[in-house]
Amino acid sequence: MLTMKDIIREGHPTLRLKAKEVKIPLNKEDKNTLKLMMEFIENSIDPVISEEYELRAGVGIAAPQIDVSKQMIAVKTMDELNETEHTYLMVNPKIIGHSIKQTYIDTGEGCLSVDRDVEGIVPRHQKVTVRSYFYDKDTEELTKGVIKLKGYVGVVVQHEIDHINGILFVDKLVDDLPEATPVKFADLTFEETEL
Ligand code: K2U
Ligand code: NI
Repeated sequence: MLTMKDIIREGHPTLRLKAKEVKIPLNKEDKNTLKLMMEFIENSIDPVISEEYELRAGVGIAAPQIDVSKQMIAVKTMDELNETEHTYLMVNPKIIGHSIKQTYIDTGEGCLSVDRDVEGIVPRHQKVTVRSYFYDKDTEELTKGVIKLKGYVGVVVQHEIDHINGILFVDKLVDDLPEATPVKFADLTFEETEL
């Protein structure tokens, strides 16, 4: 399993490379890398495993972050309404279209490869159209397709595709985005109930 020691940090040259396209269908090694990436995300949000192995929570990870300069990303996140789960293993993903309108996460973004706290928000496309190869969780089934994403999962996928292009969120920080509408997260506080 991957742990934080496998994740390279800001300053490591691999994070600044444009990752190479991956030969399709994936060979055993690349399939195993994808599985390890998805397993890391699932472990990172598991209260027991993440505590035991001191994993930082993640909703996505890109192969360059484990020093594999290949165009592979894994994403597993709820949407901003906490209603729909999005799970993707993407290979050679490309943004082929996007809205003019922008969005951002009003608390800013983080990154498993950036240990420092930074101020600012990150401009993202409000909607993106992504062409990619997709694998199922067991990396048995390969499909090629185009998906349209918006909201929080759209931001996460843009963050990960930036990684395979050698871009970090700290490259894009701005203080304000007056024209943009921030991602609106569901209010997850639970009603106090009379016991
Ligand atoms: O690529 C990474 O470093 C994983 C990031 C992805 C991310 C996407 C969008 C906005 C912020 C970060 C990690 O998931 S950062 C930690 C995190 C965990 C849960 C929710 C938000 C951020
Ligand atoms: Ni990141």
